[in-house]
Amino acid sequence: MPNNISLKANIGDYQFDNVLLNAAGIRCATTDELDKILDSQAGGCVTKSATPEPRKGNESPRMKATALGCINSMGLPNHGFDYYLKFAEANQNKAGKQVILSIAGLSVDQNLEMLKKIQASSFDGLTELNLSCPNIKGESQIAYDFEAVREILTDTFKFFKKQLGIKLPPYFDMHQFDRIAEVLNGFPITYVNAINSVGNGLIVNPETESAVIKPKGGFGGIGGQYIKPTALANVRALRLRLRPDISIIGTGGIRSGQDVFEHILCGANLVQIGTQFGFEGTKIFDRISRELKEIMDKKGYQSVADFRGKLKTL
Ligand code: RRO
Repeated sequence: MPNNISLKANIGDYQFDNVLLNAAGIRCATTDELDKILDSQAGGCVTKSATPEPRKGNESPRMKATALGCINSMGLPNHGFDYYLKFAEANQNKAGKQVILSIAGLSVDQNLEMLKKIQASSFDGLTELNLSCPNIKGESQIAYDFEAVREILTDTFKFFKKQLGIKLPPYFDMHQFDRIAEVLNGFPITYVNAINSVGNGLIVNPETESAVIKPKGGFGGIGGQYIKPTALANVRALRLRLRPDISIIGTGGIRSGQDVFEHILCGANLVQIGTQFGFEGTKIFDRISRELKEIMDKKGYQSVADFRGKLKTL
């Protein structure tokens, strides 16, 4: 493998030795799984989105893999906020690796409650506020309601002085890109993460004539190869609209070094791997690092900054 090539990156003041991370939700719900990611080639880990109290999540089967990706309706199963905060405090900023602490309250008050605890804690890393979980029965994805995003960020920044990122759902219309960027540009956020799974898809098994997961009549978030073009479009559209000091984490459809290369061309500072990390485990970070370095070597790039955001249009 070419060794004059660096995959280092940063988000705000935080240094990552490698641009690759897991995506929240995938193999990151226990300290055992999180330790394995920190011990791998990955530049750090993201914790499973937490709620104030532990949750069992939705009924099974609640995730199904297909040839092109997967569908899930996990329903936020997690060990509770205190469990992840403790891990994040104990493991922050170790040897070029960051822990990103993801939270997803079921209400504005729950999000503010967890953000207040983070503010009061010794954790000084990046917090990711997930405003895009598609799988809570009866609840909408907050980030499709632009005024609700404005309100929650207004309340948050009255007291929150640490570094905050926002996990966004995919947007599909140019006006949506304009609106969310206009809201986010009004706040001192550090980064956005685009995209969460494509919400409320439906995968059908024609043999059994059935949906393939049980919750919500089979509707669930779609990840994997299905969503790469949507993810790239969101990274690119946000990069063209957000303040330059707001970094972007690109997530969606990554299973090779080439996919990472495309995300970075569209403007990603870091990338996260969800579905395919679920399939392959931590060795994926070695394989994809190698593939990315080979592409960079062929093209004469020595760092990701050499091509980040430099997508050409026709
Ligand atoms: O737990 C989930 O069902 C889940 C969450 Br919180 C999320 O943000 N995205 C997703 O696809 N599943």
